[in-house]
Amino acid sequence: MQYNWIDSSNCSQHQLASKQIEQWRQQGFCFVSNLLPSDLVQELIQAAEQNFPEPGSDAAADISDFGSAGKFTFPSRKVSFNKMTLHPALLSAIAQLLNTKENELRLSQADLWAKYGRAHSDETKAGIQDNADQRIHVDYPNHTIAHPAPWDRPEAVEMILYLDDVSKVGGPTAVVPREGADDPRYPWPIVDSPGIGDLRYINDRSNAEEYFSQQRPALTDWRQSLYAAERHVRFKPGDILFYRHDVWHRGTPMKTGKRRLVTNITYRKAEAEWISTLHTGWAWSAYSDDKFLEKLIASSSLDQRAVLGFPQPGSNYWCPETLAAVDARYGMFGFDIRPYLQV
Ligand SMILES: O=C(O)CCC(=O)C(=O)O
Ligand SMILES: [Fe+2]
Repeated sequence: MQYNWIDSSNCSQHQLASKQIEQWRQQGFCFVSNLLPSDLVQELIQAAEQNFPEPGSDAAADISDFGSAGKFTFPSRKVSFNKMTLHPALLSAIAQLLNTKENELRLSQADLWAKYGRAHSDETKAGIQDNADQRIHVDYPNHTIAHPAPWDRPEAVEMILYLDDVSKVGGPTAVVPREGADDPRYPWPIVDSPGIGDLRYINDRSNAEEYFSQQRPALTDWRQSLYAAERHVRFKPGDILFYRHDVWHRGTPMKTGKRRLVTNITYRKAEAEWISTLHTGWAWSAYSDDKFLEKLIASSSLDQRAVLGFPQPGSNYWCPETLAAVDARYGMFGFDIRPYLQV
């Protein structure tokens, strides 16, 4: 496979540079390094390595889908995963991209998963929903029940945090930069992709394009033009691809016998209620004997709680009764009720 590489560009002071923000807004993505502390990335790598089968093992052979199937999603008992998901530098970067404040963001996805490189014969056997060589797609259909707003009104940021080195494992994500409002690869509405409207969802590239050509013969060449324009991220551990729900992109094949660990995280604007939270509600993790959810809420900052939907200072929710009740629920874990006391 021929790659057209993009290298990550450095964040200074754990902040996005203005040209990274501009690129995300104009072209639909930016690819950055050094946003998150490297010791936290290392901690997360260790947690992830313990949780996913070794490449080449029988257990790995059964995994050919996107995501962890709920096994490694937010909130997690792996403290490093929660820390990463809610990291202030991440919230700040995403708020910058969406031109909003941290407490106006809402978490809607955080999933740590493994992709495995299998021999070609296995891929063929895996069939039309195989995740190895994905069809070019946009992510909005299974994140929102609406359609992305026009390009200059982005409502969400999705990101992939890479925990490996592409030179060892392969599988770079491909993206198609949007070259201005008249880019023929970005017509409106965005509906010409398997899985949208009446079109069947098919993940595997060759199966998807064969089906799409049968259904929309006039658009075969146009779909091929998306593949022709794709660029590939040359990732290292800790690099992040920030992208949009309306940008064309896809996962590409791994090196045989290798494993790629990544985390997909999405934040939406609070007002964009049509963007679904993809995981079980956070509160469902309460009741466990180790009280990890309660501890997480108690130890989070006001902004971190806000992104989970916790009532903010000044919310109508707060009254003498709720202040006393929330304090009674979380005070023993170190929750400080004082910031919520304001009227
Ligand atoms: O695995 C990748 O690099 C991209 C995955 C992806 O875009 C998806 O599954 O929606
Ligand atoms: Fe995707």
